[in-house]
Amino acid sequence: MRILHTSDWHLGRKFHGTSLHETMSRLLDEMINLIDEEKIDVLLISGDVYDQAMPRNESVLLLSQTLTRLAKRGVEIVIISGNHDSATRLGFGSQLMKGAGVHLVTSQTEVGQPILIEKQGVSVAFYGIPYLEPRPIAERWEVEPSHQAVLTEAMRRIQADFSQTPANARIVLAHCFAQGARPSDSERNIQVGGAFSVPASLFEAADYTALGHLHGMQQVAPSVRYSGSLLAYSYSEEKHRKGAWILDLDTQGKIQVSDYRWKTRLELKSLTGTLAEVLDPQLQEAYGQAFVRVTLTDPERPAKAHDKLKAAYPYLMEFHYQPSGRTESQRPAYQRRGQEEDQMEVIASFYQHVRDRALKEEEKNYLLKVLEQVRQKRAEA
Ligand SMILES: [Mn+2]
Repeated sequence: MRILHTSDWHLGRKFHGTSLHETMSRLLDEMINLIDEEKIDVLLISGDVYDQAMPRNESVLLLSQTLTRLAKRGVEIVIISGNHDSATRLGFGSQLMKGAGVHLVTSQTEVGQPILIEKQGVSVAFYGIPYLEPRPIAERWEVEPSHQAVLTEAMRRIQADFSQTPANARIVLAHCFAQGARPSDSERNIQVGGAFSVPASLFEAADYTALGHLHGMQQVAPSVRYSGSLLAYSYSEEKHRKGAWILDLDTQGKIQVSDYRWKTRLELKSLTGTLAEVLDPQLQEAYGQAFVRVTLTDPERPAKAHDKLKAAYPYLMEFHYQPSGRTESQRPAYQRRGQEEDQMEVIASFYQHVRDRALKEEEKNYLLKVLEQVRQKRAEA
């Protein structure tokens, strides 16, 4: 049996206001080709199918078309809801869709119920854990209102089913922060959200755990992996090579894992230098179609810098000016490196977690001013 582990599709996500719908459509075409070529039997989506609880029409249509194309091929699909999804909306018609091989797990009542799929003489029991907000579920399950307590109880319910459901292998799908992830830029959230993370060892009873939530593709423990998001959704993911895991299961239930990297990608590029340096023809040639973030370092702000950059880089997403040669204290507060910036990171990650979106530039600038005022008050006191 061959399984493709994906997550964090985030259909409907925009990048600095620019729609990613076309790129996403092309990527899903690539996915369907891959499924054909690699003879994938089962597709896993470990949460955050949509970017918003109220998805755009075009996103709903794209998911509907993609699932239909796959179901027609006889591909089975197991999906859990993530923190971005509305469980109720994503779960619409789930009982009907089961008959077509589309298995949606969006409710706590389904935790511990196996989805048994048999292909090519191999049987696998899939157990989905939808993203569960600790507070509402804790009372129902009579556990502490923490992610760790809730996921521990979910795994207890799943393991209780193991003896009832004979299978060659057992695969868990979950959407959470797992500790032990390889450190990189996007994992700073884990430190901020210590209370939000769970030990990867929680999943060790499963033969494989297909995680979603973190956007970097990575292995957390021998049998616990993140597939990461389909596309890069922020500049902290600029260096990610996005992909998916392909699992090969033999009749003993032994799992071999290999990776596939998407050819369809969003090219992000950060350019730093003087205006003349950034407008270098070779750079323009290389990144003219990339989503570009420019930080200019000219000692004096060049005239019409933004217009000139926009002409060279039509997908100019961010523009910053950080003149070189000035001492820190001569810079405006919001450009000063140091305490404020670190605190902003903490605030930004927290905001991302609770609101599921990044701070807008004006919100960030406002908060930086507040932090600066607090710092000054403290210095005066
Ligand atoms: Mn998520």
